[in-house]
Amino acid sequence: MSSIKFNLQELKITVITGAGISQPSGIPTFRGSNGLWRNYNPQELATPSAFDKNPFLVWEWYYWRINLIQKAQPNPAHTILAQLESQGCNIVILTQNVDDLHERAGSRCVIHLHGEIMKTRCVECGEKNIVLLNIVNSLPKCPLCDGLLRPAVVWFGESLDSTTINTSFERLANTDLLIVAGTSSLVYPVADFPFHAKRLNPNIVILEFNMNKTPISPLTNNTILGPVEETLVNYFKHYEGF
Ligand code: BJW
Ligand code: ZN
Repeated sequence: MSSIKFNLQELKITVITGAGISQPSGIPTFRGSNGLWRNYNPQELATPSAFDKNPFLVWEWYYWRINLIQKAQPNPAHTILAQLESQGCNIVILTQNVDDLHERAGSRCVIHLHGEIMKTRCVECGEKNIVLLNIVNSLPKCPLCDGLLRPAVVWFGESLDSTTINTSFERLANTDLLIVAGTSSLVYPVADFPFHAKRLNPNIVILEFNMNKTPISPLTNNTILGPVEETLVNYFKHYEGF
């Protein structure tokens, strides 16, 4: 466990989260052995070309995941981050996850870098404010133009929302403690965020929580190996109020 001790209430804390933080809630990760759905690699499904070729197959995958997410509950890693916020810490979560488990744990300052699974966008007219009502095995259609709806998420080869990126970069430039939890740090541009934060502020403290070392491990002050639902809680339980 890291020996670095802070006065948490005085720090600006930013947390980058990935699929590993939702894995203990029963949501499969992307690159683990549990990431396969019907033997499809998620990297083959999370692309615009997969959706162009077979939108029904891609929607089936999303319906399956939506179903899992709706049944899932936040785990202690989500909860400890929400508790930090409720106890007055200045904390922002930059999540790559499309689930709502941070919000359901009680976190309010959450930025979804790769979109949100319950939101859709019309591929014809671009309408975004359509709530996915019928989570059934059919192609959802736009109520305005009858165009095909797609999940409002960021697939490989697509750009992240520029406002979201700018807000994230501003926050990273003003961060004292960066926590990177449960991400393989293989997918850009988010994989570059810790390097970017260090360039902007060489005094930043970076702590990583993961089962394994990742490409950002050499950059961190400490990589704490183990299940994040235990290690993150253990890390903060030494502080007053936890
Ligand atoms: C635990 C645990 C436990 C488990 N406790 N830990 C520069 C270089 C090379 C390539 C590129 C580049 N720039 C852009 C690219 C291309 C591409 C990319 O990065 N490719 C890489 C694979 C090489 N990036 C993009 O296309 C991005 N767009 C972009 O950059 O636009 C501009 C551009 C376009 C084209 C060319 C150049 C520039 C968009 C990326 C969008 C990613 N989208 C997805 C799907 C989102 C929708 C959905 O969910 O359906 O996002 S893919 C998937 O990966 C998902 C995730 O958010 C993301 C990251 O995965 P994550 O969260 O890290 O999960 P895993 O499974 O990888 O890792 C889990 C980790 O948890 C592991 O480390 C475990 O050990 C750990 N773990 N259980 C602790 N209990
Ligand atoms: Zn439409």
